Amino acid sequence: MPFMSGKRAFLELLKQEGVEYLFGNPGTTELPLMDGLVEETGLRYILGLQEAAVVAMADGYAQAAGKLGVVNVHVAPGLGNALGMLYDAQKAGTPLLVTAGQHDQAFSATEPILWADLPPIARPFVKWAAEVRRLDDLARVVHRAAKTALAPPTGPVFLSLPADVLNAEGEVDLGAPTRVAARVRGDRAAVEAAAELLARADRPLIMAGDAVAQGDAHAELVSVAELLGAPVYAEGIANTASFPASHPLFRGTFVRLAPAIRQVLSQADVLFSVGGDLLTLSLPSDLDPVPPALQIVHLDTDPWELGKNYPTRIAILGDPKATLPDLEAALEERLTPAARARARQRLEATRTAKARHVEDLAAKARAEAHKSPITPLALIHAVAEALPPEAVVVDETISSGGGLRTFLRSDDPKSFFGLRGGGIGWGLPASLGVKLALPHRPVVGLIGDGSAMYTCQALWTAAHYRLAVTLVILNNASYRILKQRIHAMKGLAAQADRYVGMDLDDPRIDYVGLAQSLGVAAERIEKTADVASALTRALASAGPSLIDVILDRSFKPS
Ligand SMILES: Cc1ncc(C[n+]2csc(CCOP(=O)(O)OP(=O)(O)O)c2C)c(N)n1
Ligand SMILES: [Mg+2]
Repeated sequence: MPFMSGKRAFLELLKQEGVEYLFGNPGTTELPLMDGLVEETGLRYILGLQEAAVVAMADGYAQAAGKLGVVNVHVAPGLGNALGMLYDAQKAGTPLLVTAGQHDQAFSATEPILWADLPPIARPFVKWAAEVRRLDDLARVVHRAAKTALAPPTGPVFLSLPADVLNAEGEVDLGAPTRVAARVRGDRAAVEAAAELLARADRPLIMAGDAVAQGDAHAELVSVAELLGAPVYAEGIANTASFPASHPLFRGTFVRLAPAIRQVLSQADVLFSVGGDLLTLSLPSDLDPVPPALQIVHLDTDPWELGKNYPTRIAILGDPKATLPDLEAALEERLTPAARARARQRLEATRTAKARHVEDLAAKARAEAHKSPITPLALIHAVAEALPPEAVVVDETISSGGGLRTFLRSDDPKSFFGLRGGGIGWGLPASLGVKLALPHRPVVGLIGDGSAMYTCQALWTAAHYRLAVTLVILNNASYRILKQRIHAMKGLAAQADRYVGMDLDDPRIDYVGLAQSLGVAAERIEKTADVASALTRALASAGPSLIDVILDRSFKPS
């Protein structure tokens, strides 16, 4: 067994686990680790200037790479700053190892500055949280943490690393990583029963969830959808390209409000959710989003999600890529010639309806393109038109993203990442992580102005590491979504036309100046006609660029 320090062992263990980047913000308890990094060539430390930004960078990296993301933060206050973005990582199922430096265990009893019992702070947001007590346990615990984060359903884990464990020296058995093979085939009888139900459905509808993109199962789902002629919707809070957006059966994302969902689901007799979320809403409603007659078939990697809120006729635990071919084969056996003919009719009808919808919305966007200030729809259309097909979009558009999934060619599973958890401030730093994971693809973050301010420190990280990301700020000088929603409440705000705490206009934030002060090239645009050229310039740049788009601030329904 090699003789080494805990800090060296920790770095060796990360490398064994295939880790390339250690995202972090250091303090005194991390100094043993930072000391160890001086001679480390296999791991790159990526410094972020606030823990929320650091966690979201690692989250974007882990989602886009499909690998373990590792973050190190500083004791209780550092972990506290990290929690909002850790919540987002949990909701997205991101395989993340968050570690925090902890005081020497012999010292902790005195309650030194910055000390707190760390695992209980992280526990609600992770699959597993623990403190490493002895150097002898380090390898076992780190390997267990990595295995747990990456085992389906994937998700974050937390380890507290006391300074004495990192400073200790001894003979260390580094062990080896374990990977839980993820391609679990769903129960054969349940798959047959699902095929039976779907083959007889008159109006099947598919919800494609993140598990499809994460498990690289586009082709398998396309085959099943085409066989059924079923329109495919992405989840209400879709954070991946779970179905190729240009496909004629793709009808966009579910709206996140119960009446709108009910309207879509009322068109169906059987809903087939493939790893799809049933159904996270943002507001309560007296109306149940699921019509009582709807039959649900649900295939998911996470047993917790199966039947969580709605009775599910057939619930299958399994990996989409491994299970959908079995379903396809079972459907092939059961679909009668008449059923196949009806499926083809449905496909053609959906193709026509979709083409009309895209053309109508594009016509509306083009008609708005001459308006000043720029309207959200005109901007989204212009961005989608200007982006090359290999572009990856990170979406934190909040109230201004209408049309995004209609116009964007997000056709491969890594072409789109969105905010799943709802804790804003994720998109700007996540764009950096996505770029680190996919260095050869253009990465464009579309970020609300309010959202950008939670983690604008990440601009410095982009400049420092010369990350060629393009950040488009959707600048309406407001928390527009909150204004829309409070106005819809028809209460005092709507009557008085006063919106307390929702305007960011006194003073207006100078995003160009902010970016430049942190080392990022930036320009402001005020005309839709300038979107394409600004994007072309930004995408050609060897470093990061920010485009501050002055947007129409209006929020009342017209
Ligand atoms: C961490 C966090 N704090 C506050 C909120 C509440 N919130 C939701 S949307 C929003 C405003 C977003 O503003 P912006 O990014 O400018 O988008 P816009 O609404 O203008 O489209 C706020 C404050 C939240 N979701 N997460
Ligand atoms: Mg805004």
